[in-house]
Amino acid sequence: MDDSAKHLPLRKISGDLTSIGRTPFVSSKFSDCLRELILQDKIGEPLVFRKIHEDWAPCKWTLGDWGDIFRDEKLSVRYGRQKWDKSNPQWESLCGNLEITWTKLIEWIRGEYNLPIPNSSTQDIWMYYDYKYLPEVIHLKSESEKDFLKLIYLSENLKKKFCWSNLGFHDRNGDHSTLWIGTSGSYTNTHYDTYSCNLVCQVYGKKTWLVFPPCDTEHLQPTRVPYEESSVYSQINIASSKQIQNNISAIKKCSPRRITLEPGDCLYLPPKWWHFVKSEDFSISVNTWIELPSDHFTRVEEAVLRAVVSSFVNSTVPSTADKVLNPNEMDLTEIGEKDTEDTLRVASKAFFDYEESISQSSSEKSAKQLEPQGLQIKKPRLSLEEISLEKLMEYSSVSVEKLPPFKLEEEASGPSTEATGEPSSSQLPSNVDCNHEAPPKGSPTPTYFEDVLNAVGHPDVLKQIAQRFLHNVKQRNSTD
Ligand SMILES: O=C(O)CCC(=O)C(=O)O
Repeated sequence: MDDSAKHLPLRKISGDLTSIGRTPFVSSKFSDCLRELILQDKIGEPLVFRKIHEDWAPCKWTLGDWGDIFRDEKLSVRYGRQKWDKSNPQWESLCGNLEITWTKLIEWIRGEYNLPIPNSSTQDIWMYYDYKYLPEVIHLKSESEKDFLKLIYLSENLKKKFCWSNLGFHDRNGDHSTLWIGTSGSYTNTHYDTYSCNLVCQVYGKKTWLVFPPCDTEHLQPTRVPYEESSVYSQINIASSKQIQNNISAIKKCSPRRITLEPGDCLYLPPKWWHFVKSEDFSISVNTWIELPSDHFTRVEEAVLRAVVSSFVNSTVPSTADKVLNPNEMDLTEIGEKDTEDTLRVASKAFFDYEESISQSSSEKSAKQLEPQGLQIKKPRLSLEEISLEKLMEYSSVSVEKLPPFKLEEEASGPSTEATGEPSSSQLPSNVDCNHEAPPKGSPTPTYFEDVLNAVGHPDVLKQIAQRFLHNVKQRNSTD
């Protein structure tokens, strides 16, 4: 593909989409139709909207502007090795953690500041301030009590700058968004999110998304260890060319697509698409997950698995929790039986309520159909054809590159020259704190225990267990 074609703005490609423009690219009709297509899960392919957010204020912010937001606050980042050619992915539990101010982070990427950690240049490690709920990290600070109201006003205004209306979600802004700031080479291991679909905006720098359709699930060896609610990881380490070679027959059966996002670009990722995401340079992106009707059932699946995992980790030695849980799930060791019961009750009730609302609305619909013509109230219905799905695909396919599987090797970093494994740390100055809690060492040898968890947590098995669980609850409720 001609490289320049990748960056063609929407108006150059699709007459349909531009002739209705409020801005050169978007109209409310366009965004309303897109919203419907997304909520009805009609798209089924990743879509890229080049430059659709180029007028978004955060896409114009400089690193200095971001610095004004974070000021002297210490950012909790995780850091990993640039070269990682082990058989297991570089799980979060194998990364280090440190706290660093924005200023020092920028100085470090510019080579103007050395971390007090051996082998920690930008060639050796990457840092990722990832998966941060935006309202928790973007807030202005008050220097004096009297500025407080003004600050609340400014912070609220700031969150509105992350409004997703161009993609049809006028009701979503910074309050519903997550922030990802990564240095060159930082990445998120291959996984899919069990709930929702995803809208992503690249705000600064470049990021590559390597995505796989749900039908590739079996080839990608799904695992629920490390356990993280709503994430299914792949056991294949896409960041390693050796691993890709070792699994080449499975990988050859996959249909990956590569998408590189630049500032102002947005990505729509349909539900249950696998993704491996890597910062090409210093990158800032923001995303929002859009809930879908299918999430009601997923919530039940996740509640069932959570119950199994928590009873596992709470009935064995603490080191099992270290091995099995992703670091952000360590509080599962403190969860009691009542919490688990509550989660299961709430998830199943929400599912039954949803099921009932569906059957009510479909019986209302069929009753309406029986009404005499004259009595029918005509609701203006949005035609999904107004923005043709084909046009959307045609436009987006210029930006979504279908990869032959062997090309995956190019995504992987070169073969490792390292033998060191996890990053280590030593004495630190006040603006950089390393977390010395040693991550679990070496190769996490799978145990039978993990095999059981992976059997129960396998997407096909979990689906069946959740269906049976709902059946049992329904039966119990009807006899109560
Ligand atoms: O940007 C990343 O590193 C990962 C993003 C991700 O996993 C997501 O938005 O679901």
